[in-house]
Amino acid sequence: MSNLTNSNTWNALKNHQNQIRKFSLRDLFQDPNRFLDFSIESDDFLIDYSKNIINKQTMNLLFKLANESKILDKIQDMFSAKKINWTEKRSVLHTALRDKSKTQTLINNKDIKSDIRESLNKIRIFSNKVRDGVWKGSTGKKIKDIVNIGIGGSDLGPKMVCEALSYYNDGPSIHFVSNIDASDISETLKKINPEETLFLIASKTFTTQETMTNADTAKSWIKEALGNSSVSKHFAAMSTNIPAVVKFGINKSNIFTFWDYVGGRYSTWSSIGLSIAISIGYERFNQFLIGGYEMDCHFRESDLDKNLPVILALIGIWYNNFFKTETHAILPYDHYLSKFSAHIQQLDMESNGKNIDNNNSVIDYTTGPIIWGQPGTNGQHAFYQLIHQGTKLIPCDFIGFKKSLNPIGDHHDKLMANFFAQTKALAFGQTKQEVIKGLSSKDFKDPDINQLIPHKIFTGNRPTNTILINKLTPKSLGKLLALYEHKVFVQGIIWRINSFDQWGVELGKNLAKDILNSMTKNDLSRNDSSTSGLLKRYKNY
Ligand code: G6Q
Repeated sequence: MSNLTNSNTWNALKNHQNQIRKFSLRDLFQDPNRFLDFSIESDDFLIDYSKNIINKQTMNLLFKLANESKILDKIQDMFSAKKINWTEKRSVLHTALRDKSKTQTLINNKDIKSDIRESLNKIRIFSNKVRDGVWKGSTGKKIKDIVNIGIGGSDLGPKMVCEALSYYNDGPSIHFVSNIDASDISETLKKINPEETLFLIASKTFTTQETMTNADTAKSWIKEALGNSSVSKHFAAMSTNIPAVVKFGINKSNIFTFWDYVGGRYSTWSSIGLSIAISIGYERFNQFLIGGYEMDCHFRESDLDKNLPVILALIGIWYNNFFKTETHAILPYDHYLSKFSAHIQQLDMESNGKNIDNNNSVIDYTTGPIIWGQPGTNGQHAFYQLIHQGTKLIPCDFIGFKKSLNPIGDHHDKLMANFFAQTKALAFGQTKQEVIKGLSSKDFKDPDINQLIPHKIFTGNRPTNTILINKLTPKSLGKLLALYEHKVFVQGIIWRINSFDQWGVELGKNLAKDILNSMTKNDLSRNDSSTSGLLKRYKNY
């Protein structure tokens, strides 16, 4: 048994779960103060976690677990540049990118904040030039379309933010190409004019197969349309690998750098976010950074029982480890956040999908959940059936805004009525008596009622967090994203894993190279029978 599962607190939580699971949320809500006891308002954010299967004892035990994991020390370790990504020997400092304080952040006795300021300044100047039409394509035309070519962390984050803030877009149109499937780039190239297009090649390593293949295709397309010398006016890159970018043919002055201490899935805050700055303008991009910084301050300064990321993390652990739930749904009630769940899916699953702990031992408890989700109202007409009446317990985060960016008629009240109704239905369900009452009032007769009753009962007791934010702005989005980043970090601390590496993506990448090689050499039989059988049929078609 590991130290964690052997600890008194872990066992106390197990015993406590055995008791509290006998209570329903209807029982727990007999306490009129429950909402006030289990909700936190912090500036423009309200998190209501009262519709969870918890009481004060649950939270006290979870805070004890957090304290025993030395959460506060570990938070300090991250912000003070300790190499907490120890398997890659790296500090984890995406927070420095959005740090608006005057405090230095030292790596090897050098303050990295001056490099960060310089990089932000470069982003500001360049994004202004593109937006103002000062930056022109090789034939003298203004840039109308930006194509970000990247994948994983170099795609999902900026794509999510550009879409989430598309209401504020007053610059060129932004497109994202990520898939190595040529259909992705082909469909994008159909929509744009080479003379008015700027490609941003986003790749930390500048070696990623998908990105380099798409970048080569884009370069050929530009050269074919505008001539070989046009590349410098139609390409810029965001990368840590300057020599590789130069070798690709991009001018040094068009390279936006960042650093090893910024992980791919945390890189939206770095120059990888250049597409965001071009889309909404540097000032708003900076507001997004300020939002992230405000959440960092809240995370570092708040007591555990008032700390939004810590509370979300502990509640996640409560279900994951003690109710043995497998998944966690993220359900934004805002059309602009339609890519939010996909980004959090990478953030969480790549960070905490680990089965080896920091002592190099196999873990005997479950770690990161499967994260999934879609915008809520659409989901209601698709997968909510399973959340309400399926056999699996699925904790959900409901994210909504008090004010709509498009206040037309009663759309927003209707949207939010659904938002509030769903968490109420999930928590309290519908009893047999309520079903009978409802059916009788609709003139259903006896045999029909008896058959229908079990189908119309909702057991309730299905847990949700509600995150209610004043308004979707660059700043509130920055806060929301940083909230989830820190939630994932806290969970990783408690699970004693390194949330910042991603060795699990390597094997498939290496095998793909081998297989491509064997396809090129037509030497297909050196694989297992399934793989070579499939390859032969693929090649023979
Ligand atoms: C994220 C991962 C991964 C990475 C992509 C793209 O944390 O490391 O998703 O972002 O593999 O890598 P490059 O930016 O190096 O092309």
